[in-house]
Amino acid sequence: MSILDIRVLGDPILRQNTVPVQEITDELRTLVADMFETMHYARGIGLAAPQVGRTERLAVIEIEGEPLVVINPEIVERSSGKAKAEEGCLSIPDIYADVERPKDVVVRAMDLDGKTYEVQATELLARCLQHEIDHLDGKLFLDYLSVLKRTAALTKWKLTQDKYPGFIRRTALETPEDRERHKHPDEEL
Ligand code: K1U
Ligand code: ZN
Repeated sequence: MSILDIRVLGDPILRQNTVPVQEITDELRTLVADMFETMHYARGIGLAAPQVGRTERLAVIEIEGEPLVVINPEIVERSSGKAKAEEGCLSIPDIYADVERPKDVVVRAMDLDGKTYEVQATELLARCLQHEIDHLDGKLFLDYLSVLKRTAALTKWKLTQDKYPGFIRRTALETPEDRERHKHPDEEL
C-alpha cells in the first residue's frame, strides 16, 4: 500500500467532473486501499479520487471505524431540513468554515464487489457523503460560503499555499519524522 500525494486548491483536477467507473479491477482495488491509507495518515474522515489526482467517480469514508467505499455515488433523496456545521478539507489544509447542507441524505452507490447499495445517512456521515460527492462533481466547500467568508478563507489560503508547490501536498513528508525516514543517504553528509 502507498500514501498518495494530495492535490490542493488551485489544481485544476479539483474542479473537473469525474468519470463513472465501468469495471472493478485489481488496479481500482489498489487505488481504494491506497486512498484509505492516505486518508488515515492525513487524519481525514473522507477522501475523493480527484484529491489524489484521479478522475474515477469514487470516494472512501471512515467514520467511527466504519469504512465505506462509494463508487459512482448519487444522492437520491435530500431532507428539506438543513444543518450547519464546520467543515475542513484535506485539499485546503488549515481552512475551516461553517457550511449549511441538507441534514439527511440517501445515497445510492456501488461497492467493491460491484453491488449497488443505498445508505440512509444522518449527521456527520450525511455531511461527509455530500462533501465527497461534491468533490466528484468538481465542487468545494468554499463554494457555499458568502462572498465575505470566501474572500477571508482565500486570503488565509494565499498565505499558506506556498507550502504546496505545484498544488501538491506531499502527505507522506509532512512531519520531521517522515522527512527523516525518507532522507536520501547523500543528505546525511
Ligand atoms: O474530503 C476531504 O477533504 C476530507 C474531509 C471530509 C469532511 C470533513 C468534515 C466535514 C465533512 C467532510 C476531512 O476529513 S477534513 C478533516 C477534518 O477536519 C475533520 C475530521 C473529523 C471530523 C470533522 C472534520
Ligand atoms: Zn474535501
